Amino acid sequence: MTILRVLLGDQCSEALSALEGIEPARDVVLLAEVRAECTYVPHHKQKIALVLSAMRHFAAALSARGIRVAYSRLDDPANTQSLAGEVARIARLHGATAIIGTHPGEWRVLEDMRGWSAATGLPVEIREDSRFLCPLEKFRAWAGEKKQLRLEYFYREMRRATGLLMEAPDEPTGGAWNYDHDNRAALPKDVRPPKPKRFPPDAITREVIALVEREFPTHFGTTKQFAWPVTPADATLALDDFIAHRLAHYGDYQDAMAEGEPTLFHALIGAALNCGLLDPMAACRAAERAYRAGRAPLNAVEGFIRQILGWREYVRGIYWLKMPHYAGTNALAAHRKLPDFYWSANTSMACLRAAITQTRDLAYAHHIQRLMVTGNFALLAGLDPVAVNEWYLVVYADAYEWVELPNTHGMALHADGGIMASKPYAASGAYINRMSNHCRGCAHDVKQATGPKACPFNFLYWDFMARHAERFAKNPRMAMPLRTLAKMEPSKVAAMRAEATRFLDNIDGHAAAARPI
Ligand code: DLZ
Repeated sequence: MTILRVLLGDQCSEALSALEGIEPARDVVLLAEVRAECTYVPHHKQKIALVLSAMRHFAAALSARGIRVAYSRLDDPANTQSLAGEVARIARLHGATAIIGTHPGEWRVLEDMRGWSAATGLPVEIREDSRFLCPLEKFRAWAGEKKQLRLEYFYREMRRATGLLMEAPDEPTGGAWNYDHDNRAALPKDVRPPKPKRFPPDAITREVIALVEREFPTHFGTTKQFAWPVTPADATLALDDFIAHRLAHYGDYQDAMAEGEPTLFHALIGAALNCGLLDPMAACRAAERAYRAGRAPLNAVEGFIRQILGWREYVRGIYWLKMPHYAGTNALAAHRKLPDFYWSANTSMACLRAAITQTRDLAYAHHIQRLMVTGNFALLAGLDPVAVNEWYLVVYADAYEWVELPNTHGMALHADGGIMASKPYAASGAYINRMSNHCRGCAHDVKQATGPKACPFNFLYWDFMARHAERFAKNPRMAMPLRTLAKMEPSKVAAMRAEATRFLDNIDGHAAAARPI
């Protein structure tokens, strides 16, 4: 009797439920590099390299523990190049009598796994993914019949359940649950964020990068600056480096953006967390220890823990609660095609150029760049959610659908009609100017809303408000901008809306004179 234990590329974790009860003399672990997972969307080259390298390192670590590993390499001629194909082939090869896997991160893959039993004639057990801190059933029970699923209340439940940053059962450390209002400073001119620790490619990663360049030459992004941790040990070093050198200021400058500063005080651990190299609870506990030892202030530590314990678990809960219907909603009837500059970065708007250039080079941009620059533009311009969701899934090293879709579809685009956010995160150029120094060197003038030099975020913002005024008329959180709109001279509104139409009609040509990257 041989049990085939199937691990996916984002399941490179020693504590994975599919490995529980493994008997090395009896069982076989399958890790399969397959073309289908590299191309169902054309992932950024660094993302593929990260996942395949993590898989190869993890397979070696399992083998070193005496576990039998069946490893399908992408360039093996026998490889069927699909997960289902490799499961069937390897199950046959080893005479498996049963299959065990862990719940995947995407609806698409869960559907695939549900077909494995019929395809192989073997019983298939799909276990809960216990690496997450809130089991899906628990989230479902919390959501119950609630009309609005607000993060804040979920987060408080999670704080109570885990005891993180708690002094007593209903007493949050510092007396407040949330220090978000202390997390909104722009980066002062004289503050230089320390560079994050880099993990230059070792021999395995170099081999994988060469494979990716050979097999997926047309995929977005470059691999030149690949510096991701690809083992649990290096992922822990990345976390330690963040806690020692950046956590203390993470809270203050969490929402800041600055030209030439792609990472600021951010942790850059999302990619490692999401492919299983880092344990979320260990990351939270390490940050809490730093606070208790006086090495980081509460606004930083609470903000960091809220992202992992609160937000990350909450978006996963929403994804599995609402899929598959969720991905098909389009509440704001947005149908415009994704502009070319999302791939080329060839745009005259400095904030967008910075965010997309670093996305190409690093497979990374931080949450405010994603939400308030590329996301905000997509919202205001009415870009098609399917295309925008795919873009985010492709371009970020940390992106898997369970986390990417609610963040993009719900939070940034409001395409879910308000399940995730009680108002759309729409902002004009003034927000970007307040939170960054991009506007200073921009070809557009952030103070202007019409005319050849006007900042597109300004006229697109008011065009968006006017377009959706009726829909948001009863939303108290939209009352202020809608009142301002109502008080504006109708001729001014008409001029901004005409500017928006002109700009959107020529969106792929707007940057003809822009500096190419
Ligand atoms: C993202 C990814 C890539 C690029 N390649 C593989 C692969 O070759 N084999 C594999 O098992 N998983 C890969 N993955 C991760 C899967 O796409 C991921 O498990 C699903 O999207 C579910 O989260």
